[in-house]
Amino acid sequence: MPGSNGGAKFVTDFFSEADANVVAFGVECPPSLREASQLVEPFDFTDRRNWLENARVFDAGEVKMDAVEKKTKEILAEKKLPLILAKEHTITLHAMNAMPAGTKLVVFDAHADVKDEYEGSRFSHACWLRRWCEVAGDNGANVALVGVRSGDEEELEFLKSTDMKFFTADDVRRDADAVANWLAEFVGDDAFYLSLDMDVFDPSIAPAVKYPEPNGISWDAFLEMLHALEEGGLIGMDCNEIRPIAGSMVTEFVAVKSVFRILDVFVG
Ligand SMILES: [Mn+2]
Repeated sequence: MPGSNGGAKFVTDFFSEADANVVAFGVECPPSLREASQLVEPFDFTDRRNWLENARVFDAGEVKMDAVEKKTKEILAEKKLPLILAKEHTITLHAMNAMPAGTKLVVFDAHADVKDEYEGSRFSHACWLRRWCEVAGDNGANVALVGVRSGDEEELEFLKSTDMKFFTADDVRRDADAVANWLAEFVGDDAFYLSLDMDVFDPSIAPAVKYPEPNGISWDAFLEMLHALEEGGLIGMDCNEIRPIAGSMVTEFVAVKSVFRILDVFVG
């Protein structure tokens, strides 16, 4: 059984690090996500194409949170795509620290993640995007947040005080084309980083997350958003916040299929 020893790699072990054009690494990545990556068919029946046709993935294993920036920089220096599989969304702050200045950031997330402090930390999963706005020093102008539907009044006021563009899941549901057009314009053909918090999806298709929020985006809407970004140059990505549910790999399969599709659109 794939992964029954807990040692499954993400996708394959066909490629060496030197041969790969995508280098995956985990930061407390649930073993079930790597297991699912061995079970999902990369051939898509709708597109009639192998979504991994151009991606040569190497899984470098697990990395500690405080080594994410260094590891990401090393992968970028090799002109490869870093693919980070993480438990906590905080890793995006570390990954963005490794990106060239001015890199655009597209975040799919149910949560605003712009609290000034959460559970006694200013660097928690609920604060990372606010910290990034401070670090980037651009008042959020290079950030787009898609699918948000949870946060407090103070977070909403903060978002409104920035130049960050945010779209609720309801905005996507009402007029996905308008959101897609805006995203296409925002990214253009620039370099960008994509962060996928699995709770952006409706919990009916991705229940295994720490903070499930009702009325999330659909699979079709997600595909439309990716399509809108296709002229952009993806230079880094992550997939995060899965909390496995015993006996169900639904969320892991959706996560893997999302990653495959992203690699299909942006690699090669
Ligand atoms: Mn979230």
